[in-house]
Amino acid sequence: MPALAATRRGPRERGFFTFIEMLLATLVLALAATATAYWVETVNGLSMDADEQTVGQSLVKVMEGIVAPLAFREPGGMNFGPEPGEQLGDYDDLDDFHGLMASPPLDFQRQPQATLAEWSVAIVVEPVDPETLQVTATSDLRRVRVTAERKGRTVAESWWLRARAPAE
Ligand SMILES: [Ca+2]
Ligand SMILES: [Ca+2]
Repeated sequence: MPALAATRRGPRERGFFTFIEMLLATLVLALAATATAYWVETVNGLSMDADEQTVGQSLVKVMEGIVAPLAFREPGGMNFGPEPGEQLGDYDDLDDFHGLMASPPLDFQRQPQATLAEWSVAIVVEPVDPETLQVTATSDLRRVRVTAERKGRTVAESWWLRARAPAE
């Protein structure tokens, strides 16, 4: 009978939580707190990844800015790589940068960015066949690949093709 069930608890008990109810509420709160902490941690992780991506892409852009305007090859020279006596500051054609590995990465003035000690950038310049894009011994087409790494892990990269202009 409903009336009997209602009288099982004393008037003082009605309106208060039982011990089991308190326990369950505590458990639910604890689970909610854990889920929130996990969510915050995940969001922080994504944010850090996004920051890393931004830095990596910026470093690649800097190298593109240095290398892209350069001549296809040394005027009058047939050397692949830096010409004798050329240092980084003198590099004036595309293939001078082949094999460059800068850690820390360079800024637009080709100076190391000391605050980015965990980072490095690398450039590979290769002659490729115009039809197959396979690396070949000599070609009027170059493939340039720039990668930015953090602690040895590639974060950003880009590559492009550069054809020799008639005058080069
Ligand atoms: Ca040169
Ligand atoms: Ca050269």
